[in-house]
Amino acid sequence: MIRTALCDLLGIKYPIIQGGMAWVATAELVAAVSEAGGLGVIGGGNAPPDYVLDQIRRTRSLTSRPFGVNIPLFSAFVPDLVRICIEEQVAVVTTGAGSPSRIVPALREAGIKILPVVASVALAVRLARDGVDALVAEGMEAGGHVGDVATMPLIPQVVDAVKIPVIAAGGFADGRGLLAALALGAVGIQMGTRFICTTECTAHSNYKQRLVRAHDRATVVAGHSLGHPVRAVRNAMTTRFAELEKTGVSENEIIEFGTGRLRLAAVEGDVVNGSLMAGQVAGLIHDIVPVRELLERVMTEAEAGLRRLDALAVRAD
Ligand code: TUI
Repeated sequence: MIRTALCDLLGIKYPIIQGGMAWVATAELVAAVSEAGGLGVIGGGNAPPDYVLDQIRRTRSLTSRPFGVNIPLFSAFVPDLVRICIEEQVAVVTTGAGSPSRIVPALREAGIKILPVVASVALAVRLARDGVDALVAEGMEAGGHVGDVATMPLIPQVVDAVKIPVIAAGGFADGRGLLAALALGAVGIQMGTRFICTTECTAHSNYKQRLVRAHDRATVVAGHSLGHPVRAVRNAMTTRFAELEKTGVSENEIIEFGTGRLRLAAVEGDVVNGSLMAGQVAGLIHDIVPVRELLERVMTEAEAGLRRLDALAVRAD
């Protein structure tokens, strides 16, 4: 059985955390992941504080295991979300789309474990100095808002630059990926897209089906010129997004456009006008399975892969 420092840090069975996807990572998915031995993470997105509070309480009603809340730093409600996480004594906070430096002291004081998602070595080093508990290093293969370094080179560079545990993200969907992440020095993986295609995920079935049908080149990144590149499955919406980029609209309008469109895809099931945020692993996903089955499959695959790799070693004599 594979166990790592991440299991001890978070009190979980498997070294797998779930990406805090806005509109997708709701209480049902989060509780299922935590119940099955991973760490479920509520997607805070740009939602009002009451929505997040409701998600926390609903998750609590479904599991007594630890879970997290993702606070995207572009949210208009960051201070409220921090206060709610502290009041509700959430076990873990993950962050994304910026530096969480300003919210680290309050969360630390409350004893909440902080796992920022970073896309560069520079931010990883700064946050390690701030005293965060671990880092999620996310390569540009990921879905949603992405940086510009790929996972394969990013993970070992972050691992070399900091002394705290590093969790690999961006491009993980199976046991082979988990094993590769551990080989690069990570203590575990974060999966986002793969968790969309589970029975417990409340995202619209049109979204799930589109991911199951996706191939290796199905996703594109738009929004580079605005500083907010977003990876999503190519559709009429991504084409419009790329056009909008050229018209010089404000950053806020783009964020509004982006987040509103994600809701359209995830909640309404509009796969034409909605933003089907997804990572390049979409092409690796072929089925919609219960979370427990997925986690057990990933672990079994990783353990079998480990034995296969071990058998490659030859004695010197
Ligand atoms: O945050 C994510 N993924 C997201 S957020 C999102 S919603 C959205 N919609 C429209 C426009 C923008 C966002 C959908 N998906 N992942 C974690 C992540 N964080 N990826 C990259 C980063 C990141 C980028 C720059 C983290 C820090 C950062 O810092 C810049 C700095 O201050 O150094």
